[in-house]
Amino acid sequence: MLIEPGAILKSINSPDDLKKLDSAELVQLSKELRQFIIDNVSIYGGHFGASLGVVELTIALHYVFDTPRDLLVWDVGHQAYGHKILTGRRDTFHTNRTYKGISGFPKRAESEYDTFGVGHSSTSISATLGMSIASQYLNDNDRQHIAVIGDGAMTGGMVFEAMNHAGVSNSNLLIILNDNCMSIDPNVGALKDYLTDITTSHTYNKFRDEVWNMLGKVSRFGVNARQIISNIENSVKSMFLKHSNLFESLNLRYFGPVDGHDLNHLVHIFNDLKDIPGPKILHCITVKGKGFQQAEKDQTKWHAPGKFDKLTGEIHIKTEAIPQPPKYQDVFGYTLVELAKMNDKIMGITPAMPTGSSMNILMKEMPDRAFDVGIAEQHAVTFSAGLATQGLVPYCNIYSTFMQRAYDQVIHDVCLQNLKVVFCLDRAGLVGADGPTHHGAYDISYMRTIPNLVVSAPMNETEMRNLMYTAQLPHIKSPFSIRYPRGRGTLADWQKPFEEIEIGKGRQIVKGENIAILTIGHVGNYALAAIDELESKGIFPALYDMRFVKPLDEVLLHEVFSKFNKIITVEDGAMMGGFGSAILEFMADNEYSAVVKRLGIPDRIIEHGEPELLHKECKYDPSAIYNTVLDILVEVYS
Ligand SMILES: Cc1ncc(C[n+]2csc(CCOP(=O)(O)OP(=O)(O)O)c2C)c(N)n1
Repeated sequence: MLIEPGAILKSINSPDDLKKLDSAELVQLSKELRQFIIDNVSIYGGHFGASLGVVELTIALHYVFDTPRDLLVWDVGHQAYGHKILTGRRDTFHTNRTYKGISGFPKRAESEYDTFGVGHSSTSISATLGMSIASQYLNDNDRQHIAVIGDGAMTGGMVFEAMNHAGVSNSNLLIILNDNCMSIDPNVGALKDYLTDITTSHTYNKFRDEVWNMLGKVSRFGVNARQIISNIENSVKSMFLKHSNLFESLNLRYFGPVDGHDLNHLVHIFNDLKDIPGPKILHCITVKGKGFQQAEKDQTKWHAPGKFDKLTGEIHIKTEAIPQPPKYQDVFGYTLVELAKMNDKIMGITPAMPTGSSMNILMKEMPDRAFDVGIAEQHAVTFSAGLATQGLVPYCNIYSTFMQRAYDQVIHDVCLQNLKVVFCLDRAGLVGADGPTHHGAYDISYMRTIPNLVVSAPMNETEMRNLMYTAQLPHIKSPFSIRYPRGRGTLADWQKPFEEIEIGKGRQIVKGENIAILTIGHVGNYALAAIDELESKGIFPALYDMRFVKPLDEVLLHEVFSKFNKIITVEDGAMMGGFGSAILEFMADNEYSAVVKRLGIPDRIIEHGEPELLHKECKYDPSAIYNTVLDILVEVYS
């Protein structure tokens, strides 16, 4: 259903249309754009507070700069809804994040205005610097290159690598720091304190006024910008003695802080900044959720609230008739607290996902035992390694997709030294609406190649608890990873007493004949559903929940390959090098011969959409497992 935009927004089909508006119309447009985002997200869901917070910035950027010729890069991209709506995607915006609809993040294949594909944080400065240096090399010198980055994304290490490079590059780079003091949860760390300090510092407010007075002269009298800038730099240098500026120290010209909601002032500032060569940063202060009261008040909840009533602000929560199983995330959070009470060596670590991962439960109960380290996956892993060297037992919870960032740290800092770090890989498998940047598709493949590491996945909440329990037992000396999907498991009754699970021990769940299904993790439940159907047709496959990708249960596998010569493997991960591959390797190494059909994520990018549709597309949902069993049996017997 198309949502009716306001009159001015309706006339904007590209930034060219925007440029025809006067300053009063621009302000009216900001109201209409904000309302259009509220109307759409309330009905269709998606990210919310971040896009509301950059409405004025988005309009001012597209108004002043010549996009797409000037290159605009959004960091993370969850705040780019306004950008999408103003750049030709207003009438398809209601398909945002749905199967075959537009993506919830900027995506190069979707629009020429989406200059860089995003989803993971802290990439914008590196990418934009690359673009600006490319322009320099290609003699395309009147082009602007703009990175918009939040204060949360600014905590990622790559940002500092990029600024270190930018500061000696002399390239035409403008960084817009969108500072709203929030990540998904409140932002953390010394940088946050520094930015607050700068915002409230008298020295810098005075400096800001001086800068803008001078810039005003540039515009009014057409004075040579470089001369003005060198005057400004001299005044900055004199101020260094009193208060050093992090960005200036890295050779980035720092401007601000400015009010990121004062649209006409932003237009004025961007026009001035266009004339200033070299790498520079504009510090904008904004409010996440601006213009929607509840979102301004509870910014974490309204980061991505789901569907809601736009008049009352009531978030729609599905009420179920029967008690539902808990989310794996809550099982993680409550179990970790239980374990931490039993074992005083246990610590919790999350890189900026306390609420999403439920690490916030431990943070609340035992604040000195849990750390939110910012959007810093690499640091989270090596920091955990450091804790482990001193005999502590860190539970380092990282989403599967974000763990990709810390692969070398897992190998070099943890596994090579055989340090006991427990990796809890949340959001493993296809995540749905967030799409390919967020699918946890690769972790089985990338973790199972690393020596010393135990690689496991629970089929339900009880197994999850027992794996978490087992990992911390004193006789377990190695690093240990536990992957689990987003959402609910299958057991309402999950808080049973802990039981140790023998490392590398799988289990047979259904006895059967003719064909065996081997599964890893939650997808075992899909196989169970398929088997229910098959049994009603007189077909009886056996089912094995292997629980460990590494070490594999070789005893069990010898039994399987001795008994069955038709085998199906199921995983919610990339098939390349994954669980099915491990089974094929076992078969080859032990010289068995069998028909083995692997089900899992194929070797291509799986787009966004409802998880059930994606599972169907990848052919590992219950009906695909059902059909595969029939296909193999028919093929073999015909
Ligand atoms: C590498 C990585 N880790 C974690 C995330 C999850 N994540 C998405 S948005 C976000 C917060 C970003 O905060 P900020 O950049 O300040 O933007 P805001 O939402 O405040 O506008 C986080 C942690 C991510 N996208 N990428």
